[in-house]
Amino acid sequence: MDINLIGVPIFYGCDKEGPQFGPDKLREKNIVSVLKKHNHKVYDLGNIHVPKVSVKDKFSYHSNMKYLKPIVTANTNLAHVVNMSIKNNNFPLIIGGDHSIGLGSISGVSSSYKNIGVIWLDAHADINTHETSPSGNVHGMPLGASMGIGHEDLTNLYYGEAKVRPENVFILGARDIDSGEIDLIKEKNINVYSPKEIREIGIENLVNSILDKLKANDVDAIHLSFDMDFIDSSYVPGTGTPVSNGFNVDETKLLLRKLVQTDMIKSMDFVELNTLLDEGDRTSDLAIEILDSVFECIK
Ligand code: EXY
Ligand code: MN
Ligand code: MN
Ligand code: MN
Repeated sequence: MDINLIGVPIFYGCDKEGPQFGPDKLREKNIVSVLKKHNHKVYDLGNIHVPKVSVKDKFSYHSNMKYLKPIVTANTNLAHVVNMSIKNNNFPLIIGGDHSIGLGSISGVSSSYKNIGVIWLDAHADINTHETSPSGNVHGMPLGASMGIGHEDLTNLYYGEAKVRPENVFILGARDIDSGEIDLIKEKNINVYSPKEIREIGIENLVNSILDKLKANDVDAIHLSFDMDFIDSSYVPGTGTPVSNGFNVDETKLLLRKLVQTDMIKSMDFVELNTLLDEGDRTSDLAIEILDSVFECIK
């Protein structure tokens, strides 16, 4: 597989500095040679330009909806790079940056296919709107906006249509969900599996049933979005919104490997590594370990 590494050094979607250092940290940790080790050709396309916002300004507003503009600009540019990468038959591996970049990647993927699926590994649902969000942080909104729900600057990003249908969205690992998100999950019948449900069903059975459903829905590509806080908080000091009762490292690797062994997954986000919160390089090293394990399985 020819991989295009795309960095998005942004933290405007959250309320802690640090995710902007994720892409270059993984480069420092030799992510390119780790991927090449598994016989992938790797083109490092560098970092998407993120317009500058002074940190003082940024934190002087409770809601960073005020910073929608630079978030939309960076995500629109990301969407186009992802579109071009897929048009070139490459696999875009998008390294964040906070999870607001999920909207740009999904928009770029959906513009390249007819009917996509999204598998979202996260402690959170990330389907808040600017009206339901308890924080105003855009990294809690990208998946809702991708389904056409929320602020029009987000739902119309890159092109003016919803990017993915709710029935083709699967949220795995969510264990910290806000009331507005719960209402939306019920209203749109969105597929959400908590860690407890995943363990009851079993990882292999769950992956097979999700892929069967997506195939039955005539999906022609699946985008995989991985948030570091999917992993139990005890393993990831270097992420901004850690949550307990998550998965351990082996369960995380097993789920990701099962998912990518299907050839339907054509793109992946890896987000919310916050190097400023890390204990030494513990979480960065774990990120590399997980990506190594995943890309060993992608042919
Ligand atoms: N649901 C909370 C909010 O919307 O503020 C927390 C969101 C955390 C988002 C991180 C990226 O997953
Ligand atoms: Mn190998
Ligand atoms: Mn997230
Ligand atoms: Mn999260």
